[in-house]
Amino acid sequence: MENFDLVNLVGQFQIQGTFSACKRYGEGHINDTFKVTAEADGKETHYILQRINNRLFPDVEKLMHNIELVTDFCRRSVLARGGDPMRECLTLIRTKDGKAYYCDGKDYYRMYVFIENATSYQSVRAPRDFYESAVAFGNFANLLADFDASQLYEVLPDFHNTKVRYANFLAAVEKDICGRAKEVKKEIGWVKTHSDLCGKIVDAIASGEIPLRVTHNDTKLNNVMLDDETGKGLAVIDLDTVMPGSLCYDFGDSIRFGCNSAAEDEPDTEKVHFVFDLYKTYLDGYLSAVGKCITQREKELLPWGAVLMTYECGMRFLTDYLEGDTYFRTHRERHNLDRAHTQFKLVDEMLACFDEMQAAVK
Ligand code: ADP
Ligand code: GN1
Ligand code: MG
Repeated sequence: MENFDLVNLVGQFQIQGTFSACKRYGEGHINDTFKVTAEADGKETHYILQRINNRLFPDVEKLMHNIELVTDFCRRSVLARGGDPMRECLTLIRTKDGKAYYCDGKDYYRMYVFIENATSYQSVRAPRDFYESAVAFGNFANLLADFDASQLYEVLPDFHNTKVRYANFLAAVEKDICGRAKEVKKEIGWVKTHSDLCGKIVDAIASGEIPLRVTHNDTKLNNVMLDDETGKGLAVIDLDTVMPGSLCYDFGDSIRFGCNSAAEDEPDTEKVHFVFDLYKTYLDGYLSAVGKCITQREKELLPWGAVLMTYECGMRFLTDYLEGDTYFRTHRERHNLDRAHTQFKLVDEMLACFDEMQAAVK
């Protein structure tokens, strides 16, 4: 890790053995994630160390309050069903003074047990993996149905309020702080043309047609670990955004990411297609696991969740591009723009087969 006193940093946490290595890990867009190795008596233990994105999460105390509650809740549920909580949910490693995170005066860090012999995939290798991820997220939703929402802080207010996202997008176009709006006129026009989508789920929640629940809110494939041996969904990770939300969004975000024939940031949109068969696979897995907690109206709105999450995410990427790439981590010029393009192409293809998407739910 660049420019840090790693030994001192890792030493703040209650790890087993002595620190021996640390390398950047995973492909998350938000936090800085590292795999840490510690050694004791010739045996290696691994941990995940994260520098929390403090710009996004200004109140780390509240964020970590949520994570502690949710990980405790999951731990108890896993134990109740006779599972192994060290592999089937995130386990926080506390600091030596018993806290859930450490602040070095500038940055905030947390540590988790590293879930061994499991993988979080960046794309769907085989339909079965996608099915298993759907079962894992469906189970997680089912589990959270019993979670008391009033205990949680809404750390990112209006996270999936597509109307608010649209207003933010319009403000970014208007301000145009980087002078980039002129080169993305077509994309801006595309978002505006589809703005009638924004209310589809938000309005259904506001009118009480569907419930506001505690949801994960970031259900992409690389936020679930699949067991390397059995291939089964093992643990749902990345709990920063567990907050009030809608099942339709959780379902939709998985579809957005997993039913893309190419990567989220594929520069050549000719390669980007919505894979309908994978949509059906995920739908089967999700409905088999989510249980009775899903209402009929939520089921009917699942396909809209897929369209909405993809539209919203594309709009967020484009907004970030207009604002100078300050939210999502980028690795190249126009990275956010490439990401926005893939999402817009997916929305077009979803809308072209929307009747089939709805029929599959029925
Ligand atoms: P971000 O919020 O930046 O997406 P994540 O919490 O999703 O960060 O972590 C990034 C990646 O690190 C994950 O996609 C996964 O590959 C890996 N990861 C996170 N937590 C664990 C863990 N406890 N065990 C093993 N791998 C993990
Ligand atoms: C971010 O943290 P990560 O990489 O799993 C983002 C999601 C986006 C996603 C797009 C807190 O997810 O909302 O859908 O990127 N998370 C946050 O890939 O904004
Ligand atoms: Mg993640």
